[in-house]
Amino acid sequence: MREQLENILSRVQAELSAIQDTGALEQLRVKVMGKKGEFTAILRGMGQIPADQRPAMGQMVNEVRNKLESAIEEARIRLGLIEKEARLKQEAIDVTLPGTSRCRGSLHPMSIVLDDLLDIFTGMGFEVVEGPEVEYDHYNFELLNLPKHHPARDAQDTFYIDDNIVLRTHTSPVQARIMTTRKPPIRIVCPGRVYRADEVDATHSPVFHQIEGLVIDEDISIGDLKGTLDTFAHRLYGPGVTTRFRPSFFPFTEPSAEVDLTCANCDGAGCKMCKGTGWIEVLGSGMVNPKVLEMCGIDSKKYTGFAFGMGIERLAILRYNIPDMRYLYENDLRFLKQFR
Ligand code: 2U9
Repeated sequence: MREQLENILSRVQAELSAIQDTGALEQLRVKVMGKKGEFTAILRGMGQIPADQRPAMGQMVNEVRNKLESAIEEARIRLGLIEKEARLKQEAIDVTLPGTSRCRGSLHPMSIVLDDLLDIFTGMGFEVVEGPEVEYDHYNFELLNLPKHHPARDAQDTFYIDDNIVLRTHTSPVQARIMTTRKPPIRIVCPGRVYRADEVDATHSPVFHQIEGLVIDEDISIGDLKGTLDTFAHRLYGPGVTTRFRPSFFPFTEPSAEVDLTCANCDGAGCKMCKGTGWIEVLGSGMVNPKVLEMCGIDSKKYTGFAFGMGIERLAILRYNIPDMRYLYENDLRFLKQFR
């Protein structure tokens, strides 16, 4: 037994000096010291040793166990250090290598203009409301005083889903929905995508964007409309810009007016952009037709209101001097990168 123990110790010491990694070390430890290990087997044999030899043998077994354990532990520390060093070397980051540059996006010019518009109108106390793009004829036309077969419907060539459902031709149905569900005071702006069966050209698209506003309360006058749109013009283009109201017609407003702003390009002197007039047509507006108020369930003797609408593409084109509306939809990065 003494020989067996010496044998194991010298063999393990030899094997340890040749071992290269902690995995193999663990295998060796189990082979020797594990439940079915060689050293453990010798321990089990202790029972057969005559009683008088047992104390001496016990001492030797303990000594060998200690030597085995500390030799294995030493090897574990040595190999652990070597492996850690290798890992650190492998994981080292060369901070001098060039980084991967990220492609930074930017807001689309339409988003920039819309954000500005919403800032201006929420700053004046308007609430932003959105509604469905697939809309009932009832909200898109009927409630806005455009009954079936009314000639003014022809001005809005419409995509019909069926007899009663259309792709909305303006965001006015959102206002109509609010009027039928809320009591005045109402002060809302409704931005969104609208659809008209138009041919594509430099200034037309079958899909475009509008923002419309509606104010309804007691004693709302055309003075409030003018004050609101003047403030809007100043905030959008600066205090030097003024508004000009020209009489017009919309079935949903009475009286109605087209609103021009002084041409920001030439300060009103007349240039190519404003076709020499000094004015740029930007908005439509008017006092809400009492008939529309009544159809939406609002007492037209007690309440009055004004409304206005504008195309957002047109504002973007004017602000950035964009020669063709189609640039706004083509997603050409050479165009979009100019709005960083
Ligand atoms: C309700 C009552 C009245 C919204 C209005 C306009 C005038 C207008 C055009 C501008 C250019 C549409 O994008 S565009 O083609 N809009 O001229 N819109 S008043 O009037 C309303 C809306 C809702 C209930």
